[in-house]
Amino acid sequence: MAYRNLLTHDEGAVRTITVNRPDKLNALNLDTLNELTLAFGQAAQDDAVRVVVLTGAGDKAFVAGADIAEMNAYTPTQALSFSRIGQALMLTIERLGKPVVARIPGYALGGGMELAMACHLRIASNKAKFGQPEINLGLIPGFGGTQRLLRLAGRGAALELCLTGKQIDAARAHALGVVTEVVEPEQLDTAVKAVAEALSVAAPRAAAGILDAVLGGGECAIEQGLDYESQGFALCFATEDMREGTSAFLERRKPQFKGR
Ligand code: CO8
Repeated sequence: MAYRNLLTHDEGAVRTITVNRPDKLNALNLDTLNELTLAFGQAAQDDAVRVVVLTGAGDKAFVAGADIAEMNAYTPTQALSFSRIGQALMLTIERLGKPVVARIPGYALGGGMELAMACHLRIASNKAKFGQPEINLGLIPGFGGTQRLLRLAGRGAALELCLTGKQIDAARAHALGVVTEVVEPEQLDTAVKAVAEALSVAAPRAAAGILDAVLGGGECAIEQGLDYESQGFALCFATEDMREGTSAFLERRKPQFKGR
């Protein structure tokens, strides 16, 4: 499918989705949010896709936020709808049931940092900058940033970043647990490829179970979270991949997971 603001590319079981508005530092307008929702919906349904990499075009930005020019004219009703569409997209990504890796070459600000935080792993260039600068625009984060930053980095960091609106570098983002890996800019593609390829040969049902247990379990009492884990664990025993993984260990060979 052809998109106006996105590029998609498949390599093996890895689908890369690129926000392609480099002249606007890949800012998220409504059209782009809707296209991302479609693109992630398709990736979820396509069994051949086991991993999604999300990035922004060019080397200057992942995504520099929601489109300020478009938001400038919004009424409160339009803002509510924009925020809800954005939040639903972030939940779609977070609950995709397949690993999503954010490749972050540069700015991840406002809605861009929120988009990155909805992904499961975040690999950043050491040139990347992060921040929730909405307060400088007389706004608050509207795509789940207050909630995901709180959960990823704790109340202190969430309040610090949202209240000051300041930019932090990739090293600080890493120290806060917002970024999983920081590399030299020229190593970014290699690092993302290594992680995506490793995930693409992992057992998909096991990956889905881990995502369910960690993401679902993080939102409830430990008893319920442990139940998510038990259910996910038991489900793996219904897969050929679990027999293959355990047999391969016993036979001292590499497993070949088929997604069944
Ligand atoms: N929206 C629209 N256009 C943008 C955005 C943006 N967020 N960011 C950059 N651009 C555009 C610029 O306007 C410029 O366009 P043009 O060339 O046509 O004038 C082009 O991208 C290049 O940008 P700059 O010239 O500003 O590049 P610099 O290198 O000088 O600066 C910065 C880079 C520091 C990243 C700067 O562009 C900047 O500060 N951008 C805005 C960052 C920001 O505040 N982001 C948060 C936006 S608010 C938000 O994301 C809220 C999310 C939830 C919304 C829910 C609401 C209901």
